[in-house]
Amino acid sequence: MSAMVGASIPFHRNMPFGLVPAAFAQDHDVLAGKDGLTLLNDRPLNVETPPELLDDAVTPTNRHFVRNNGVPPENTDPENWTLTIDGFVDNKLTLSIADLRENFEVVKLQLTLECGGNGRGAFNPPAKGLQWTYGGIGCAEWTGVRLKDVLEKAGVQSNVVYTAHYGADTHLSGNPDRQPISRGLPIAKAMTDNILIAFEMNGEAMHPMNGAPLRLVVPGWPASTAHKWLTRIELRDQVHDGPKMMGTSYRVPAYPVAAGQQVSTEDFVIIERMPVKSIVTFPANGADIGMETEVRGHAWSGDRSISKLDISIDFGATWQSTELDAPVNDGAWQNWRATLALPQAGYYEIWARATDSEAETQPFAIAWNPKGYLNNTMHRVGVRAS
Ligand SMILES: Nc1nc2c(c(=O)[nH]1)N[C@H]1C(S)=C(S)[C@@H](COP(=O)(O)O)O[C@H]1N2
Ligand SMILES: [Mo]
Repeated sequence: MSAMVGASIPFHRNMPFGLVPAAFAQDHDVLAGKDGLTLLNDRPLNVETPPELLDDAVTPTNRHFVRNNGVPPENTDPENWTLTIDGFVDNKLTLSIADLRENFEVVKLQLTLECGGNGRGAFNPPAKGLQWTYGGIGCAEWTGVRLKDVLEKAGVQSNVVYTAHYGADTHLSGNPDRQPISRGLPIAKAMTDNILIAFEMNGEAMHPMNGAPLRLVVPGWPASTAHKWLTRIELRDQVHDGPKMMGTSYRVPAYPVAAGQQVSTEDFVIIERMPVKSIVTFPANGADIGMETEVRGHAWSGDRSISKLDISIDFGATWQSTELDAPVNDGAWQNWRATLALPQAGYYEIWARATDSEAETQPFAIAWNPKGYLNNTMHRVGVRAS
């Protein structure tokens, strides 16, 4: 940390773990416009959002997490950007951002993006990879055109089974022949209504680290499918095999495994929808609160809606329901709130448990998997009431 700011930090003992030093954030203009986020890695750059900073109904750009696998492109001039649609299509397309705006319906949607590894830090034995806690999640308002409309215009041939996504970021090794990541979607998923090729975030130019000037936004599935700095979508007659598609990347064993168990690579399956999950964004973990307080947060379940959100203050013995908003649109998280009256002064844990439209609910503890994906255990917030 000292090396990052170029001096020793006398009060380092008091410095919250992972806090991005303000001086570092300023010098690193790549993070300009991001505020209060936690640095998980600086090469590639990864920052997550502390739960209490996710309190807004719609995640502001300065609070939206960043997950890079390589080196972002430097030249992101929207005027000269093009997107190519090729592979098994009737007409190969090369479109500028102006072409996208003019030739397709422009829509605005609130869409939830969650990294497949969000929550990995809680696995024991530890899973290798970024030690995300709770904040690899956000729900911003994105403006763009529907992926489906663009693919239809290109003409999807009958043998297409999968998409492949390519972008302008480069591999950490500096080797121009290697891509940092290239994932894809089954064609049926790609043809759903709420996947966008987006060019604006929260009504403004997109943040450079969130994929400006053009990206895919795929709600409810691992956000690794939501390609940033998007330059090309290829339609394939077989499942995509790009970097981070194969082996154990964004895959889990096809059957339950014991903690620490070795699983052979051919037994892993590609993660599709993300599981039912919620977060408490107020009060903050560790807060001192009064005897009556509002509790609030968000809940989501990939491709489904949330039907109820319950909270407990007695370690799960009893539950009370909360007021739960309907999703603003398919793919948006749902906001919830409740007023909590505490029986006496002291330490409490607030637990939140979401239930989705298929009656799936969040577990207290989740089965281990080798790469630490899909942790949807209940969020617990400790508070002192007086
Ligand atoms: N081109 C490109 N797209 C990418 C990535 C990347 O490294 N390069 N990371 C993916 C992963 S793993 C995630 S979780 C999301 C994160 O989106 P965000 O940085 O806007 O929060 O972007 C995805 N799209
Ligand atoms: Mo991710």
